[in-house]
Amino acid sequence: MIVIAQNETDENRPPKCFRALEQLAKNKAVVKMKKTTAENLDLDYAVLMPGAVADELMRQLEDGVEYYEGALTKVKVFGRWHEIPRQQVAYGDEGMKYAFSGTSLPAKPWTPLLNDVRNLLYEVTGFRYNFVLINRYRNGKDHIGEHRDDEKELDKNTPIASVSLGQKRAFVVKHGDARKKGPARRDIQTVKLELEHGSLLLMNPPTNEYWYHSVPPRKLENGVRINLTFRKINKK
Ligand SMILES: O=C(O)CCC(=O)C(=O)O
Ligand SMILES: [Mn+2]
Repeated sequence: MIVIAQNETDENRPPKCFRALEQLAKNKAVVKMKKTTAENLDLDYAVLMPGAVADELMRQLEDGVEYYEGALTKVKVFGRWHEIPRQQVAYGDEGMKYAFSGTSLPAKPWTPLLNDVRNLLYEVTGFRYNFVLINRYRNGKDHIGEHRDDEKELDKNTPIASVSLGQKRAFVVKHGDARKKGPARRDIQTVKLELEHGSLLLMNPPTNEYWYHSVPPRKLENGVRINLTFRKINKK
């Protein structure tokens, strides 16, 4: 008998795994997503889980996720190294690495809890993810600057699935041409979403080829926020 994806069977799961997420996944969590579209922009958003499940997921992530330390907390921007203004760590399939801005992040192996979230996303979206980047915003000062998730290793046909927990924060999306100076600049309206506790945002292709996103600092949104961006990286 050939056993495929053994870590997804019930028998060999550690007892600590998060049953509520499994239950949501088994019920095929029917989620009605709200679509936002513009030129080459396609976003789907919904609150994915009940508040109590989101609270418990956040608590367990706060308990179990170990963020990178030392050299892995720095990025290179225009040739200079900077401390990133948030905490970060990646988990994923064996051998997965995520390279950006001069940093290469080795993925830690999936934990049962993160694997449960990944399975829930499979039920909701139909996409199988092999990598998750976790960002923890310690307070309203922590942020992520304007960027696109357009690394060549990312599978172009798979949306990035972004799960948010904790402090609600604004997610700002700007077209590349609206960021330009001079005659190349085009007046395209910025899109803003509030990413709530327990929500899912899908950045569907080709959004990340054309639009930049950021989570800017916010004085009044000072609580802890955890964001998990599930990605599919093409294996070499
Ligand atoms: O925290 C967020 O909502 C976005 C994170 C993000 O854009 C990223 O990790 O690339
Ligand atoms: Mn991003």
